[in-house]
Amino acid sequence: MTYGKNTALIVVDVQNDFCPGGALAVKNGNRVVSVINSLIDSFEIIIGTQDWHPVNHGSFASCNEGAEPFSVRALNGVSQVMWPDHCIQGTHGADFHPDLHSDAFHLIIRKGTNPDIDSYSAFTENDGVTPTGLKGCLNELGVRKVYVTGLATDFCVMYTALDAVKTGFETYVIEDACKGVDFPEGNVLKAVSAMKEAGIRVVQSADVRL
Ligand code: VGL
Ligand code: ZN
Repeated sequence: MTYGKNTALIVVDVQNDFCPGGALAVKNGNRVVSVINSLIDSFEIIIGTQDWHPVNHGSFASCNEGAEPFSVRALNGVSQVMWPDHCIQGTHGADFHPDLHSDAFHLIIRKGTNPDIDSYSAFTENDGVTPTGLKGCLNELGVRKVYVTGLATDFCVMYTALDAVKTGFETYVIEDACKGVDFPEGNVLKAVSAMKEAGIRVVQSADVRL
């Protein structure tokens, strides 16, 4: 059984650099892999995303003179956390986690490719206006409902889900199929509240799996 063609599973940034041992490791980030794999058979449309930065990306502390990792600066007028170098195009860190069933993805959206702006959301860059193409693709496929999973709960998952609900999709976040950076501490809890407040339904994988 599947949810059919009006429902998509979105798997956000399950990449080596966001897993233990990676450049921007999310605590227990690897644990989402088996949960996401167990959901794949319930969906006919599965979209993967990949954080996909050039080496000179403006979100990297290393590209901003004197910036400490995890400090906050402005990048072309948009507030930006200065991240350690991560998910550089074509590197092992940017690859999907090796155990993730990424061959099941029908489409992969690569984001964060413009060095001048970050893109947490899989729909829109952090300027709030530049589209990645995901909305057009989902609309053309006839998708109305999305289930969001992956890394990190308080950054790319949250911004993707917030854009999805704002765009008019019925939006679910599968909580145990996500893990967060939790920077600053408490940020995951804050993200979950913000998502609920926006009308996103926060659910558990056991309740979603068919
Ligand atoms: C992410 C920080 C920087 C994410 C991406 O995938 O949540 N977080 N780049
Ligand atoms: Zn990034």
